Amino acid sequence: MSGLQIWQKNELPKVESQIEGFIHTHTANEQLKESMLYSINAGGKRIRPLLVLATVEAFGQTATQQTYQIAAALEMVHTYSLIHDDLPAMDNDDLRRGKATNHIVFGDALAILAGDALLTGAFELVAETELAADKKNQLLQLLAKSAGANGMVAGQVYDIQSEQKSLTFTELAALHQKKTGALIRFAVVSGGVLTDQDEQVLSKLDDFATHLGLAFQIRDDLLDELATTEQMGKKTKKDDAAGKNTYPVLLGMEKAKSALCAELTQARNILKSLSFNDFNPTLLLEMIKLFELE
Ligand code: GRG
Repeated sequence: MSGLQIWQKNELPKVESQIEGFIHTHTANEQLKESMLYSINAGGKRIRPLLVLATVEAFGQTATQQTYQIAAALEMVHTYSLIHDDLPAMDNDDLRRGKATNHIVFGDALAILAGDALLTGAFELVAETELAADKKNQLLQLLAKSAGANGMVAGQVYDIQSEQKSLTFTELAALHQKKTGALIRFAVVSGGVLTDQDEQVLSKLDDFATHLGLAFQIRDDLLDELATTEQMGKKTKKDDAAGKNTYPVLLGMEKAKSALCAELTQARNILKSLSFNDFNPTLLLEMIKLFELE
């Protein structure tokens, strides 16, 4: 096992127990609880909570109960977004994380409500942390901004509105900066807030995470395209029919691969430019490798 894998194995259960503990103690209805836990425990990669923890460690600090709570709240928001994204009114997917989607198991109404409860619960969890009031406020605002009408929700709306339209590279990047990038930026910047970094450092962390977010999406598109090419017959007719805007469709495979490399190089360069005394981004650099195309 690599150092990153050992660290992940030790740290992730602490985030997961925050989420599960929260759901168990804050949910009044058994079926709702089951539906929330079903998606939380469906086997996500936990990239976002790991980025919170790796950023805190990069600044020479050890993760605390509050760090795990912020990381947990972020994963709850992410999980809500996936439950809602899979609904018939949105992407209409039957499978997520290799399992039947929440609405297939629990029905549309409960899936919508489980998503709602995860989203509102995330803010309750942040509000319940024992962080200083100003830091808590900053994180609540940042999470709301990242998830809401100027962040992930806006990105999802752009995505729906751009079906059947061809986007330019810049437009596609802007869409993904909101749809998938906003939560990735929250992950990294919240690590900076938790460790009391100044505005200049927070801004660099934000730039770093913007490149990482774009790399994440380009890689996701490339993997989809590669899987499709391997199993031609299995190409989701829905994606073709919907005229999905993806990096490989827009740029071609080779240029999309180069764009992925370029984003990761920029992310690494920003980390280098942050090099000062106690800053040791070993885990973040190892995480960047997860965004490469194997
Ligand atoms: C419903 C408001 C609302 C937003 C949904 C992020 C999103 C917005 C939808 C997901 C659509 C999608 C599959 C995008 C591709 C990139 C992506 C976010 C993949 C899922 O994230 P991972 O790979 O998932 O981190 P796991 O399952 O590992 O947690």
